[in-house]
Amino acid sequence: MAKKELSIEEMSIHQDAKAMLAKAKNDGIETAWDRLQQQTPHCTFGESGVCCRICVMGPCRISKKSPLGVCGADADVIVARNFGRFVTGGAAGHSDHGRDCIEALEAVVEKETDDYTIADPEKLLRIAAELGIASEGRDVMEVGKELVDIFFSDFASRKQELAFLCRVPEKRKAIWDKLGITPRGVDREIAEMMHRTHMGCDNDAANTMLHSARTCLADGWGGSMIATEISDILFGTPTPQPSKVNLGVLKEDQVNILVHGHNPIVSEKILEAVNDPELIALAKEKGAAGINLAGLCCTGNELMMRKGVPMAGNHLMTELAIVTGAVELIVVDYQCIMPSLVQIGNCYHTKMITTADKARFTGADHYKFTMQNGREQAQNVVKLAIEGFSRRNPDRVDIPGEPVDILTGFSNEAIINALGGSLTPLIDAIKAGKIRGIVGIVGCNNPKFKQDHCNVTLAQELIKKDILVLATGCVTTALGKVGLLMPDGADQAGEGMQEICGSLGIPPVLHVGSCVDNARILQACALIADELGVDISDLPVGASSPEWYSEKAAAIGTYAVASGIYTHLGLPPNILGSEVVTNLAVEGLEKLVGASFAVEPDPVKAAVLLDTRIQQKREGLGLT
Ligand code: XCC
Ligand code: SF4
Repeated sequence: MAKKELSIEEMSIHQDAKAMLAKAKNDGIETAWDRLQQQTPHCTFGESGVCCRICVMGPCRISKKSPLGVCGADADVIVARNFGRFVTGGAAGHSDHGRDCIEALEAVVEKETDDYTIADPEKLLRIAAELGIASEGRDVMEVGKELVDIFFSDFASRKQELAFLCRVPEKRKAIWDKLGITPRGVDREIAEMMHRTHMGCDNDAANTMLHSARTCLADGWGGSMIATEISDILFGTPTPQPSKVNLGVLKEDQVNILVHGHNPIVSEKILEAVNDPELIALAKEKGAAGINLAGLCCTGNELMMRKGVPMAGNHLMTELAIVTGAVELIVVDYQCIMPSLVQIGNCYHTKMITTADKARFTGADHYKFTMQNGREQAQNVVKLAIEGFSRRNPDRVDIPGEPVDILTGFSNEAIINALGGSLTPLIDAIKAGKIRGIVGIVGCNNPKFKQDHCNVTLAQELIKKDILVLATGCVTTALGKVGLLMPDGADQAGEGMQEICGSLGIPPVLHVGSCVDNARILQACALIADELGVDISDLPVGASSPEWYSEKAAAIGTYAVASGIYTHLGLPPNILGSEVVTNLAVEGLEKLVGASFAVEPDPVKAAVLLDTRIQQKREGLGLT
């Protein structure tokens, strides 16, 4: 039976979304919500993870009547293999993005490009020192070459462990060693997962799950961490700065360009081009008042964190942004870009531009960006947007609402700086119970939930309980739109947090960045654990992805748990067809790695779960 049609009120909590959902209806545009309805009910075999398509003796699906696949694999093996491949997709996405960053840094230090430079040489030197590269009296570019080598070899097979494991507390590393899940090369773990899950290899569900953890650790402490650190080196380490969020950041009288995807290498160049006086003059010649750039999803986060570029919206806003009728061009790199954007763009005057050979969309124009042509291609793309302005139909334009102010840019460096040079004041606040704990809320939107209801409610509930929230990914936009990324958002927090936020002038929710920037949270946890002389799993911290949808989000959750961080998910991955795998995820992992998953769709109840966990950990540390 198909689900009953949702009212607009049930689809999103946001005014801008609701206005555009109504316009989409009027304009005859189909959105993710409509297509979800067409796909409902979902295939129960797929949903519970018991459908195996790994070989052509199958596909096999497990039921009471036929409990084994043709090869004899049972539900546990099939579910574990499917989960393993699922998170490996996510780890591969983050990590291949990380590899692109290494290649970008390589092009810069080898002086193979004039289009990119090093924005933060101090950070390059700091990381080099951390990784044991001597830098005294040496040219930054020369030091950078060695850094590039270390990062590349992190992707290969020859190493016993990743370079950034130097950041992991000793107790945590001992746990990984004992379980045999210390991440080695990023590509090695990914390839090994594909091997293990080939027919006739790893046929022990628990063993496959352990390798899932290892592969995801290679993402968190490898691919993602490298992506974050190199992006800071190339484009600047974020510092607190104001920005704005929601569809109101689009401008009726200007050429509007949206950047969407994840890797700042393209979007940073687009940002440069929209500030080019010649291009601005050209836009004015064509009757526009200027050129306006705004972000979507994580590439939006990257630009917002470093440059204060406004954010038009998160995952479920990407289609609705086009429905405004005011977007000339949407420039994408990769990940989380709905193919429907091309079709919706065709219903207006919006063109989609792809920039990466690994992420092309039928119907979009392809402008391949390289380290050598980035500046020129960005100019070409912006010119295309300017041309598009004359094709805009003003009668079909509706930009809903006023943008909301936010404060962004809380890298670990910025947080430590705001605290006066060390984490001690934060730790003291935790000890005193003014901040009872820290929770990272990360990830996506999923039309199975009322958009951002769970993301926002969970954050509100947590700060009320004096729990500091760190936000990344699409959650950022959600929390920004309701005012939680401003210092006066602390009015909604408990007394302790009100005091701390008031004295430091910070919001109760700190924007820590994009999804690869969850690596910043890992590093922060490690720093706090080291300062207290404990393991990460002893800290009063937690993680949550209330409205997640992607393989990447599952990979993040898995590396968080494997790093010792209790992690809440708003809905389960497709594993419920195996009791062994489900029990391992929500219980068994606790004994192995000192943390587990909790699944709870209700954000108020989820806040209680996280709070209870934090209280336990506080007591474990002798705090009240
Ligand atoms: Fe994608 Fe990073 Fe999720 Fe947003 S939060 S929907 S993964 S863009 Ni990563
Ligand atoms: Fe079926 Fe086994 Fe092949 Fe999977 S690997 S499709 S369970 S025969």
